[in-house]
Amino acid sequence: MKSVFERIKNGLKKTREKFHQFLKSDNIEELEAALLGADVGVKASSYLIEKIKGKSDKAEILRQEITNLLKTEVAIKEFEKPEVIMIVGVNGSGKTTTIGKIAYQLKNLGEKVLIAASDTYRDAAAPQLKIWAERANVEIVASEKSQDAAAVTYDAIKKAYAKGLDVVLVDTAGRLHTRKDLMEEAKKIKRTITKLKPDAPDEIWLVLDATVGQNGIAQAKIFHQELGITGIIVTKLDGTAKGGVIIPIACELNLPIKYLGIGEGIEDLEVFSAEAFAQALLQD
Ligand SMILES: Nc1nc2c(ncn2[C@@H]2O[C@H](COP(=O)(O)OP(=O)(O)OP(=O)(O)O)[C@@H](O)[C@H]2O)c(=O)[nH]1
Ligand SMILES: [Mg+2]
Repeated sequence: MKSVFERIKNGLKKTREKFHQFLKSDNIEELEAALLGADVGVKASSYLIEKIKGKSDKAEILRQEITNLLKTEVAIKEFEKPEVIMIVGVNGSGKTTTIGKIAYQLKNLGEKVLIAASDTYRDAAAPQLKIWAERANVEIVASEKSQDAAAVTYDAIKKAYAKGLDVVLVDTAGRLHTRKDLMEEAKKIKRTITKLKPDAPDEIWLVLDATVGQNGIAQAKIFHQELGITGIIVTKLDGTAKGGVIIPIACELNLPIKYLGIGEGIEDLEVFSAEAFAQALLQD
């Protein structure tokens, strides 16, 4: 069994290569090119370059600075059970897979979890989620007699109250941030949740695909404006050298990063920690 740290390091393999490529060089242009190549973005790259100019212990300075950039203040919220967590994002970003992985983690921590299959848009969505619910060994509520997404969500939360469950994970259909109609559907799901539990959804997490790089930031801003995002999950870090995008995501959105997806398997999800991420990125 690999340690969590080794797993993040492994998941960040391609991004790590970008960082380590030029770390030993004294050439600032090369280092800047590497940071931009890892999708750290112009603003954060310039900031980091200023910090390491003329310094010998670049890796250690970068580690500290990146840790600081990634830290966001998170207010601890009091909430009543069931905690309702709505998951949103563009098509194919990894929402359904991530819900399977979160359900599995929470279940292993002893939580009673229910998944709401509130993606009623795509026919294959509920069967895909049922497989994840089976793997994670948690309950699922899916559409009966072609209910709409809000109706499924309603039934799921009712059930969670009736059975005294701890967490409801609400899967939603992928939507382009530019599609008004679909954004309205997401708002309707949100309103349905609020009807059953005032102040809920307790969390609305946006799933961003790291391979999209900087474009994810523009997506996130619109989702945040429309729905009020409370946290970010970054997926597919294993397949990309653009993992540095986490830095501008955290800085520009000022939202906490919750989890990192580092593979397609049920265990390939890590709870985000700024320290662990920066260390995994820069340690030899
Ligand atoms: N390598 C890798 N693949 C991932 C990760 N997370 C999800 N995927 C893959 O991304 C693809 C899409 O994942 P889904 O979970 O279906 O994405 P979705 O956001 O639910 O998609 P829609 O419901 O169609 O919007 C699948 O092939 C997943 O296996 C990850 O962290 N790493
Ligand atoms: Mg899905």
